Amino acid sequence: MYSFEEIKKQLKIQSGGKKPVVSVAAAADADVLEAIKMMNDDGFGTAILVGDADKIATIADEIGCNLSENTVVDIKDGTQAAQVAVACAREGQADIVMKGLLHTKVYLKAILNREFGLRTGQLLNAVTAFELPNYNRMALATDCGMIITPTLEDKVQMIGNATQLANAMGCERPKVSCLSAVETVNSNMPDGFDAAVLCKMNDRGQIKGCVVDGPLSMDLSISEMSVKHKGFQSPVAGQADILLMPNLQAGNIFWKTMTYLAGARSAAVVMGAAKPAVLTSRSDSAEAKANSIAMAMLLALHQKD
Ligand code: COD
Repeated sequence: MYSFEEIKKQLKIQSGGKKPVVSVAAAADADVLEAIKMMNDDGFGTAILVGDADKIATIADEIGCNLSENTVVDIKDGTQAAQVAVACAREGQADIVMKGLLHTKVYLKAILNREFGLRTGQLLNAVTAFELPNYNRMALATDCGMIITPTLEDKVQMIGNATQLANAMGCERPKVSCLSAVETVNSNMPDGFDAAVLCKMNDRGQIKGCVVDGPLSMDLSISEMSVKHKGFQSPVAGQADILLMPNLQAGNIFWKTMTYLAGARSAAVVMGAAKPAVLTSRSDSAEAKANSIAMAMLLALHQKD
């Protein structure tokens, strides 16, 4: 799977010189505008900045973000700004939408809005990509930001959504680990039951385009050394591309732990919507936000094919 640097290179190659556009909901924020400046400077996209125009102009001036490369739409209210940014994507002025200085819920509700949103009839869910110092490949984790308690049916769609992102990132047949605390099916851990069912659905062709195994503990998912040590046999173990989290709490704790304690670089996108929607945490760095924009833009190009 492509690294974040490679994603930006691929984006330039695959967009054939036509820069994709991101619409930003509530853009008056220094890290958000710094990310837009990085995107402009790297030459991989332009933005429609929806938010308080005076604040956007002040911050842009302070950080040297050239607004003439982008468009500003003056809307002060956060909820309204989210609706307008989402509408820009829905109506085709933008290729992707991005969360600015807004609560995640307000942004997700605008995306899910029946009238103005980006619903498709599919499950919408968040997939987070990680570049980890101690892992020899990129890893996608789902769900770290949106689906609180996924059902078995949700997990089937979550695997499909993550597989689609892996494909856009150059990985044709990703290896999926359904995470739990242990690799044995145990009636006290219901997520292990779901994992076992998902494997059988994969065997029988009900889940396509990937190789699924589970339940697997985290070490057996990502550590070849642990696999060797335990003498474990699995086509996924030690080399998982996709980590299916049992619930949002596990996913969100993994995301924040990797970021704050393990020095991971990450990028997140809501999949299953009519257009990719960048989902960042308000505390994410400008670099993390720029990586998320590039990844979502590459996905948008892939979805057009
Ligand atoms: N995909 C498709 N349709 C959905 C989804 C989804 N993921 N979620 C809800 N819907 C549809 C429902 O079918 C219904 O028709 C309508 O949307 C409203 O459903 P509710 O009432 O269950 O949804 P909301 O609006 O109350 O909540 C949706 C959220 C995504 C906001 C909610 O799931 C949520 O709060 N998720 C956690 C966000 C969060 O706090 N993340 C952690 C920090 S990053």
